[in-house]
Parts: sequence; structure tokens; C-alpha cells
Amino acid sequence: MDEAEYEAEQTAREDAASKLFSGPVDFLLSAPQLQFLPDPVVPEIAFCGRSNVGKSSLLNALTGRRAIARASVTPGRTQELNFFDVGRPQEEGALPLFRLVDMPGYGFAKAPVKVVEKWKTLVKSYLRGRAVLTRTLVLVDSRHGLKQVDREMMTMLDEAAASYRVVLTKTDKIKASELEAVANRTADEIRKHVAAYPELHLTSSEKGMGIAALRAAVVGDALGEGWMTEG
Ligand SMILES: Nc1nc2c(ncn2[C@@H]2O[C@H](COP(=O)(O)OP(=O)(O)OP(=O)(O)O)[C@@H](O)[C@H]2O)c(=O)[nH]1
Ligand SMILES: [Mg+2]
Repeated sequence: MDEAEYEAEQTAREDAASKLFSGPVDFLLSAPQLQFLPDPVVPEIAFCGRSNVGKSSLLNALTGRRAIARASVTPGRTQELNFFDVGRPQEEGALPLFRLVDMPGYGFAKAPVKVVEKWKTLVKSYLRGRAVLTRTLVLVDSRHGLKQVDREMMTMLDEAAASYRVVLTKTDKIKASELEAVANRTADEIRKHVAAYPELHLTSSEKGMGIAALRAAVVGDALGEGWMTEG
């Protein structure tokens, strides 16, 4: 495939993904504990990362909704696993095509220890044991790069053989030269993680950078590349 063909295919994938997200996206439920998870019946894509990294904002940007997932200046805002249905087939009672899962952040020092422990257990149990989890997005603030808690999370996912994409967020907040440096450092490091997808995503939910490409990647992960070209 030459470059022009590749670009045409990429544009087609992004258009298909964008069309899907312009259709129904509905909040399903909030699970404060594992027993409240929905039945594992469709593919799920989870958003994880340190508190305040921009998980809820990225979910909003990908779905093109301003505030379907609550985003906030207050770290520790998302306290449960929040499930969103994407795509609603015509038939009555039909299942959605897949689900997005917004999660509480880790590494948040100000919340009471017991609360943090509870979130951690919830997030880890979900990530380790969910058969329908097709991909996790591990979000990393581009201003800070990978932190120890991110490395621990990535190692846990490696050990659980749960594959993930690393996504740098808030790229509008730093200079292009700084972004290049942090992207190179991060890309080098994620190559050492067996369950990490080798390609790093650079995004800004605020300015839209990288959103169309990540949207296509997410739909491809959830529904398979075949869906992207035939669907
Ligand atoms: N400039 C800029 N700000 C962003 C971006 N993404 C998120 N923010 C801001 O960062 C703050 C945290 O965003 P959230 O989306 O709530 O972060 P979160 O990871 O869901 O936070 P918790 O639920 O507390 O773990 C908010 O004030 C957002 O407006 C971005 O791409 N650019
Ligand atoms: Mg949140």
C-alpha cells in the first residue's frame, strides 16, 4: 500500500467511526461495586489513568458530547465505573454495539485512604477479570509523562494480558518541542510493556488533536477492522 492509499483508508476509517459516534450514545449505569456491573455481553473499552488526567473529557470528545461523562476541575470526581452504550441497533431490545467505561482516577492523594483503596480494588478487579474488555486506554498527562502509578498500572495489565493503548492527554498545554520530547520518552518506555500497543496517541480533548484517529482506533478495537471497512 502506498502513502496515498494508506491515507485514503485512514480517512475512511475515521469517517466510519465518526458516523457511528454521531448516532446514539447513551449513559447506561454507574457501578460503585463489582456486583453492579452490567452483564458482559458486548465489547467494552475502558478509560483509566491518574486522577484529573482527562478521562471523562476524552470520553466526551470521542463521542462528540460536551458532558455525557462528567468532567471536572475537582480531582476525584468520577467515583464509580460509568458505562456508556454506543450504537443502538433498530430491533427492539437489541444490544448496543459496544460500551465505553469511564473509571475513577488512581494516584489521588487527597481523598480519604479508604475511598482510594475502594476505587483501586474496583478498577483493578474490573481490568483484570472482565472477559469482554477488548482494550483499555491508559491516559497520561503530557505535561508530566509516565509516573510510578502509571507504570504499576501498565505492569498489572501486562500480567493480566489485558492489552492497552497509551494516550497522552492535554497536548494543547505544552510547547511542540516539549511534546516531542515527552512523546519520544513515553514511546521508548511503552515498548518494554508486552500488553501495550506500540503506537502512542497524542490528544487534546480541548483542541481536538488526535481525536479522530483515536476514535477510529477505538471502533476498530471494539468491532474489528472488518466492521470499519464493511460497516
Ligand atoms: N487544556 C486542556 N484541559 C483539559 C483537557 N482534558 C481535560 N482537561 C481539563 O482537566 C480537568 C480534569 O479533566 P477530567 O476529564 O475531569 O479528568 P478525569 O481524568 O476524568 O478526572 P477524575 O474523574 O477525577 O479522575 C478538567 O478541568 C478538564 O477541563 C485537554 O485536552 N486540554
Ligand atoms: Mg473523570
